[in-house]
Amino acid sequence: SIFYVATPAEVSAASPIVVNKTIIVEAGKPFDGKGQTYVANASTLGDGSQAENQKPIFQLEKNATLKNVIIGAPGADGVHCYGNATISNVTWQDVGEDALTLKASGTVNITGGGAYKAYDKVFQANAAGTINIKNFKADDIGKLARQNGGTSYAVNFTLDNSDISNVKDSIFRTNSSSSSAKITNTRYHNVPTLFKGFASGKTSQS
Ligand code: ADA
Ligand code: CA
Ligand code: CA
Ligand code: CA
Repeated sequence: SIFYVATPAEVSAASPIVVNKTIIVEAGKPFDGKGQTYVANASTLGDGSQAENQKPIFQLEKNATLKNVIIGAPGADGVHCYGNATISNVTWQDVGEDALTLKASGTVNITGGGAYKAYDKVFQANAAGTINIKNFKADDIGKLARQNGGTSYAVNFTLDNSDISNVKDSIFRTNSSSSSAKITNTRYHNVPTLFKGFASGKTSQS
């Protein structure tokens, strides 16, 4: 045949999409990455180090959906959510400064996918709301989710049917006495602490 057909290995080795400017997912709309890998341009968005004020690769407006995306390195500041968001089958191969931040109040439902190699935090809550994590894998991380240090608004965290390994600090951490965290049906390996900083009666595990 005169036609060249890529082998499956060649197809899966397709080069990542380099994002030079934050991709905005408009309110109420879906962005389907179809399994492709997205990385930050280190000089415009950030190098994925622990330096603050890097830019996100994706910015989700209220009620937007991000699905079937692989975020490679550099991951810069990952994904920013302004209100409710649906995150489905998104994998962070090498979390940058952090993986996802709730920037304005809302509920973020994260289902499927995973997060790897997070020097510190995976999910960061910088506004009141709810972060539900389900059918997720995380390995080699500092914390799975952290409410911004020193804040007192309420964040409700849940983790269900997930697999969490090699954690340096804890799964959920807060300084707010009004926040809560619930873990169900989850497997751990090398996780020193599940909950840090929550008031008594505000956590549960089963
Ligand atoms: C740190 C920092 C906050 C904020 C946060 C984030 O916790 O102290 O000001 O930048 O990281 O959103 O990454
Ligand atoms: Ca940070
Ligand atoms: Ca990393
Ligand atoms: Ca950050």
